[in-house]
Amino acid sequence: EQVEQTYIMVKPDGVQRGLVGEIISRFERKGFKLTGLKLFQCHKELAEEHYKDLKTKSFYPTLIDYITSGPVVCMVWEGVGVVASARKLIGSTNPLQAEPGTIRGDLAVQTGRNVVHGSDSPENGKRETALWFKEGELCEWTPAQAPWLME
Ligand code: DAT
Ligand code: MG
Repeated sequence: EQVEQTYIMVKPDGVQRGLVGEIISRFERKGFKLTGLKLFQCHKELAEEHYKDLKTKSFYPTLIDYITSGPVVCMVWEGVGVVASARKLIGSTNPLQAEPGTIRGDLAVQTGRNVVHGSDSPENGKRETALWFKEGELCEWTPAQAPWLME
């Protein structure tokens, strides 16, 4: 049972639509631990590095424009199994296929406006955390509720 890190980001549409609190709340209520949080205007170079695996896709230029079109909320969440669990809470890439009860299933309708990002593996959780946060920006702490979440 290894503690993992995942990089979660409310995309510009989520910020513009006032969904930041709603989205943070879902991870908080689940019981994961927040270790990094900031509002941030992403620049092109960072967006390109974040999505470098998608460089050859036809939608890549539109994706970069979208992600840099306004402030995003950057977060790091920690916990056992947090990477896969966060992906489940977020739902499928295409919001029309995302299950009700998931963030995308409840709050979005289009792949190009799917309100939130979540790392797809523990390795990418680490990579993306290091990409979006400087070391001093993360906070190691023990939530008061810890013993009530894990025995
Ligand atoms: P996810 O965000 O679910 O991890 P991904 O990593 O495959 O999905 O793609 C990153 C983002 O790129 C995705 O959230 C929205 C955009 N995207 C993916 N596939 C797309 C497509 N077929 N058309 C338009 N945008 C797409
Ligand atoms: Mg992805």
